[in-house]
Amino acid sequence: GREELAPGAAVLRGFARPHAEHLAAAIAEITARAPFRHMLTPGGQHMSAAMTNCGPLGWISDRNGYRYEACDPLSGTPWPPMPGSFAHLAADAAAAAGYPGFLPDACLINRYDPGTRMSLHQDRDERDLTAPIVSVSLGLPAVFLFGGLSRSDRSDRIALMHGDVVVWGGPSRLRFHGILPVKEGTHPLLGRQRINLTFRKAA
Ligand code: MD3
Ligand code: FE
Repeated sequence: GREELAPGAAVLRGFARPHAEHLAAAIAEITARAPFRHMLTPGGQHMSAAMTNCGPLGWISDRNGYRYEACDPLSGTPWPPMPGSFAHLAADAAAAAGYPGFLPDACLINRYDPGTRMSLHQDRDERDLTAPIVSVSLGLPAVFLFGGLSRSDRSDRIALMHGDVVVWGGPSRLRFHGILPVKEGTHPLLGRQRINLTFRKAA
């Protein structure tokens, strides 16, 4: 069902479950061409989650900052195309949450091994902040931190499970958020990892 987390944010429990095997196979094809890597932050630290992208634009971080690029810096060639099924799933989820006409041009793929995390941050590298962000959780469960518009606001904790889809838009679009360290475990489809697909309209 659909659960309102906050104004503009909705969780669709299990929405991607029927597609999980297809998504896992497509992710394996994408990462064969654009492997997961631990990007460098502008401060010189490696990120805890490993990342790659598919679609016309990919999010990257390096010594020069955070931005979207059309090419994978590891290969110098365009990111693998976004499968039509990915864009379709993201658009269906956005529509179900009240955002019709969502057309993502970027899909960031995050891989969390047990013990890895994502610290509290805002997503503000996209040009059009009126478009929502759609995230698909696969594999090991995680605890999502959902804060406010200031870093120091208290955070809610939300469990995200295999197949859950969350749509973040409107007044929730610029909220601080993060992922607590992923607990050790083995998922029947994905093994010792959590994978998150994050669909955005970047340009
Ligand atoms: C809430 N990823 O890649 S997705 C990220 O599970 C990121 O990998 C997390 O935060 C993950 O930037 C969380 C959920 C998410 C994405 C964007 C948001 C939640 C958001 C933007 C605003 C508010
Ligand atoms: Fe984020």
